[in-house]
Amino acid sequence: MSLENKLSDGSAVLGVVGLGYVGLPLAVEMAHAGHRVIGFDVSGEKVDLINKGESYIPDVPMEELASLVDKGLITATTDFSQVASIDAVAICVPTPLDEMKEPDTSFMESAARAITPYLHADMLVTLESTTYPGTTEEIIQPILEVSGLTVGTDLYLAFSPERVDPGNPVYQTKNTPKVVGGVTPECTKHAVALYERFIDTVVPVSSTRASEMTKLLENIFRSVNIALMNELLQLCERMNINLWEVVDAAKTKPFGFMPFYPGPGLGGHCIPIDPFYLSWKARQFDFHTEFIELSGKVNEAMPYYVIQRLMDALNTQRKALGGSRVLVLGVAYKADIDDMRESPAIRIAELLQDKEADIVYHDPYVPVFKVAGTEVPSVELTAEELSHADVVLIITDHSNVDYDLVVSHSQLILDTRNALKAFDDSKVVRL
Ligand code: SAJ
Repeated sequence: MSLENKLSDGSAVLGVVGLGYVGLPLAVEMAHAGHRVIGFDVSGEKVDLINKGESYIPDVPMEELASLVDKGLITATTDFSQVASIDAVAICVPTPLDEMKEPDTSFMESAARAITPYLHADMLVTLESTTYPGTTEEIIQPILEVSGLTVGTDLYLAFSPERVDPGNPVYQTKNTPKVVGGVTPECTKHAVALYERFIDTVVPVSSTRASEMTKLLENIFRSVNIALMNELLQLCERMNINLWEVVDAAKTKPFGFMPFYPGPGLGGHCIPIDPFYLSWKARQFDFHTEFIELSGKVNEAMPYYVIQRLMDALNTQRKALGGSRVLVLGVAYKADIDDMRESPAIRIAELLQDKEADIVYHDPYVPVFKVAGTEVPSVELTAEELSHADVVLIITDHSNVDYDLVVSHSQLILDTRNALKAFDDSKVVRL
């Protein structure tokens, strides 16, 4: 039976390579559509947890995964030879930057190499990892064709960017529109047929490059606009204008405006990283993506700006930062999640250490945090802890923090997220 028929009648066995915050929710949606799904990962620990029905991804409830595993719809393995028994496979592995801020495509390459020996005719491979335009056809396709199969003839290859926003209460894998672009129209057709099985809205585009660029545009749009806010914040501070108030006023415009906010810097596994995938590739075309470079520079400077503002705030109390006790409130890269990747709190903690501040932190989602090279526990947020600090530095505005307690018992607060906008208290200094 053809791939097309197997997809349409639900008998296609599907695979996911990379069982992280993208791959595991994807596998779950595939299984919910009735497909048998094999998850592949290099981590035996992840594989064992999944086969025990134990979810390690907050967006995948334990009981949901357990029931799909119990029904035999989801199994996980480190044995890539099982790729031989699947009809379509999605690759969902990390695409970080290396220490030179250049794309690290090694995870995608090793995933492609791992499946190549087991590819068979009439099989579909989709790449979901955020990457620069050209990756699918310049890197992945040559690796897969080592199998002797030819993309567009007896093997189908497409790019479909992941759009997972961890912790988003409204948009998850199933109800977030999915962009799909194939190497050939036939590839696009099969990839659309795959994703239509378990995602509400599928959006075909003309090529893998258009699809790769779509995701980068989405995230570059964010990083550039956040950088604009961060730059205007510094101007407004000099002009004694409350930019937070101005953004809230601007967003009353019902068309043609989208609010972004300043902050202590750019965290996460997407926004600080994705733009540099494009600026790197652009060099190949003798093109300098100045907006991306500028936004990176502005965003990367924010931790240093926070330290300067912290020193200014302590100065009003005639205190030096060196020797002052700083209680950092919230260290995750954004509110209401436990993810620390690229969190601005990391750089800020390093800078506080350089200034010889006495650092403690509280984050209800992050139990331990590395301060001055040592893993320290999150302190309990008590009146005593707050009053004992010379300054409280709000880096992440988690919703489940008692901000009344914070304002009542702190001596001084530097609020980098406007978490305390409801409070009118002279001890609160807004970034
Ligand atoms: N940030 C600001 N100001 C803002 C918005 C964000 O300083 O106005 C900071 C955040 O605190 C964080 C960083 O930028 O440190 C990134 O925040 P984000 O809201 O962009 O969240 P992410 O990194 O989780 O981005 C993801 C992305 N999803 C994917 O790449 C699939 C992004 O495309 C989503 O638009 C974003 O979630 C979202 O909308 O939440």
